[in-house]
Amino acid sequence: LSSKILIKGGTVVNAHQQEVADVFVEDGIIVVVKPNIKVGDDVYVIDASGKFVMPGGIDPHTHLAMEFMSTETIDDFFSGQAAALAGGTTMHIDFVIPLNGSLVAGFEAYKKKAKKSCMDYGFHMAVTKWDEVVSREMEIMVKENGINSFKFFMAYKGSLMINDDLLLEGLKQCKSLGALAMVHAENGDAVFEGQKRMIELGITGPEGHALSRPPVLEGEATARAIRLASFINTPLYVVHVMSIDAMEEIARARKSGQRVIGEPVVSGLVLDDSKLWDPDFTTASKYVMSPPIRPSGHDKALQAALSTGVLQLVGTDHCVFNSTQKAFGIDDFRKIPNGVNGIEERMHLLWDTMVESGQISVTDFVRVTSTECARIFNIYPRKGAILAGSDADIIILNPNSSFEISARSHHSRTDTNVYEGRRGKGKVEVTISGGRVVWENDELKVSPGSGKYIEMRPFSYLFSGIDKADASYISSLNAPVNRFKSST
Ligand code: DUC
Ligand code: ZN
Ligand code: ZN
Ligand code: ZN
Repeated sequence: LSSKILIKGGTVVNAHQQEVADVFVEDGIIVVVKPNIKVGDDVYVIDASGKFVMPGGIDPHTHLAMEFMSTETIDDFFSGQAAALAGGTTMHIDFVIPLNGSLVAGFEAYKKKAKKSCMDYGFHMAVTKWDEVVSREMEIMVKENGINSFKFFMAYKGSLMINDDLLLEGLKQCKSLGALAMVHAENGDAVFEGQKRMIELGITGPEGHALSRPPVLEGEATARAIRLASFINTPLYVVHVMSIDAMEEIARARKSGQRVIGEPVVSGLVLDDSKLWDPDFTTASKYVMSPPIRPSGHDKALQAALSTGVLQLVGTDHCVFNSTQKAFGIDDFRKIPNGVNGIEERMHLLWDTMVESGQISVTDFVRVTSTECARIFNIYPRKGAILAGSDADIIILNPNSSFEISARSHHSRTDTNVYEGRRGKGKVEVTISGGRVVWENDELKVSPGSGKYIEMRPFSYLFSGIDKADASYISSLNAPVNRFKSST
């Protein structure tokens, strides 16, 4: 196939603007965007009239080839990415899990897993314990390995969970390195207690998962993380915001001027928990993820928060286990591996739910699925834009065509799909990844090893130690809450 591509006559959409224009691509890069580009016949021409030409999606939250809950996710860096490309996502950011407590060893292991990549990817790094070595390894990750974000699990007691003392150390270290702190916000001690209560009551099925870790525990941890980030004076990114409780804490903090980013995931935006009560275990267990999918009402509230800018970008938490793996928890919901699919479905479901319904504009669709992620993780405009010089990660979406989701036709390796049977308007008809047409006419053309590791540089809005600005910030923390000040 030609390394030169011309996309003709479509509506080119960026987060800042849409216009009818052609897009010319050569050697993996967007060369020019303007109307009526003339080319020779060595160029592969795609007619996009009546369609939207947009930056490929960037999924900020995935778990491919992750060892978790005594098993391993069934989508690896090839199958998960192939699924992503078929659904219009051209980059994802995965979470490196430390190996035997070592961040460096974890990073090396993930680099190996990612060798078979067929699209571009980046990494966040989970921090699950604290000592001088971890602190130094965080620095190595930022300065030498292209990682600018660290995730702290406030849940998963006994494995990944960290306590407040570690969270404070982590926030401080993120701040001094210019990295973004991320949290999985659920109160892990209370979840542990909730699980014990369910088992004592004899509730061992998938519904026990939801009942054991209600929204109030997500709200508590979100509020706590936000306040600790405020105390340290560093920005915070809250992953998978699943409840009104968590969303309202983010809204409140943002309103008061705090730099908090909220990431809803597709499952939280478009599903409710009703299926967790399905008497068929295979059906119910596929909806088990953490934080849990919430009762109806939370989904609509999260959509509203996304459309009004309270929440900024959408991920998936794609973390897939097949029905055999899910069945590890047939007698005890605590053993059901946590996770749902979404990397292939995110773009379609968001288009149908948010754009078709009129809740967000087409430019906002690009913002929440791609551009905002690129900006937050410091890779814009190489990613997240259709501009001269940007990477040629491009999709063509036909608003008049429709999609249908089924485990029979999806590209993930898992045998179930939490969106089984969903149909909607808007279909990604073409995906271009790194200047190659990888999805066209419902056919995938991907090859392992073609994806690149995208290094993400640290931010410079931060400063280390206690300097003058920090000192004045710390004293300002007292002012608005000083209710007991003497009036004399
Ligand atoms: N939640 C999940 O459902 N899976 C992976 C990790 C997480 O936090
Ligand atoms: Zn999580
Ligand atoms: Zn996750
Ligand atoms: Zn619809």
